Amino acid sequence: MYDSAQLRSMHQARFGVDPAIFVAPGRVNIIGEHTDYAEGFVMPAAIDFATLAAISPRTDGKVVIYSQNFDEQSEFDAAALPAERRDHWSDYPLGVMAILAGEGHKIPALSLTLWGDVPVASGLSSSAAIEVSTAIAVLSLIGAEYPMPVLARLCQRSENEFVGSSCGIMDQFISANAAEDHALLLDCRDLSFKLAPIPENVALVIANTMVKHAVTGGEYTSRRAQVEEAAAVIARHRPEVHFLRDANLDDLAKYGSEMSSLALKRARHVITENTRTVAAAEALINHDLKELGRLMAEAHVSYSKDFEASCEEADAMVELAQDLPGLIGARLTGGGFGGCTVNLVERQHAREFSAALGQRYAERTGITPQIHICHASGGAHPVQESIQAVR
Ligand code: GAF
Repeated sequence: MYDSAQLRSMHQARFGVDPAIFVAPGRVNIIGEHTDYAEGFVMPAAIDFATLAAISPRTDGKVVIYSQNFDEQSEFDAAALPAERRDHWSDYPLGVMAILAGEGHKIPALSLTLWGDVPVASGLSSSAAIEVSTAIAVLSLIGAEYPMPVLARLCQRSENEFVGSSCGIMDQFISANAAEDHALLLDCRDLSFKLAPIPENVALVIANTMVKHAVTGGEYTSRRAQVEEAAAVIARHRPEVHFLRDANLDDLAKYGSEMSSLALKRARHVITENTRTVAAAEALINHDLKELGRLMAEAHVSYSKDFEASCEEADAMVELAQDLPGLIGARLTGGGFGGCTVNLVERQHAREFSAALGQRYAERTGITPQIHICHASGGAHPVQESIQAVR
């Protein structure tokens, strides 16, 4: 678990100045996968893994970024920050600074220490946590502010335009806007959202398969291209359809033969997933946990069979959870091809459930998983502020 007091001492020891500290969480997506860039619906919750950003001003014209995770320091001239990614961890904070600079903010000389405990490459949004914590830290230093939904969009742009990943808005949005003990149903078209309380007796059990099969984003990008191909085919007949959000199964029945067979399957996942996600939020709000679990199970099958974004290990993790005590619903969460499953579990059974699932998964695959019993945490916020804004 990260520790802001320890981060404060580390930053002070390295840079000799008392920092302001900000935190931004990772997330688990309960349902709504690969729907965000189709302007559809997602229902994530923030988790108690996060990135902390400690920031203080400098007087030597430099931007110095230290990553506690990599134990590495990168230095730049504040007046000439890199305009392009360098395939280095510092691309994430630098991308945010580049976007803020593009918005007309002068990035001042600063020291930034980043320290996070969101498991990397596990589908829990470690990069969004870095982006959002960096953004609120830098904005606080320059005395500027954006509404959280706008800040999330800026962080998404830093990933799209600087880091070069074609992600949607979900991860940055939930990191910036989450509410403790709630999931958030987000309409990715207009960024309106509804909070759905997670009952006190329900735990979020995150089971890490410890595998990641995607080749650096290639699978994600190809899925997105197939989703967009399907929307473009439908738009030839119904020009008002710009995204699969506006399409339905009837469109697939009518125009599916004009699409590649892969685009047709991907579209079926996205269209049905949008409906499931809205229904799942309603089920959660109405305390209909049985229905929520059923929708999660259906979502996993769709993600695995139609979207082909699962893998043997994730399918096993979901299957092995099915008859364990306390399970409400289980599915692969996040971008796919490995990473974690999300399990909603009756809290009183969460420990027993986690131990049994871990044991079964290890027996089946020979891999020791990491299983975390989480609660839905709040969104990004200052931990402690003690610096004056420099303009
Ligand atoms: C990744 C992306 F970053 C999100 O935008 C979303 O598309 C998700 O995969 C799939 O639902 O986390």
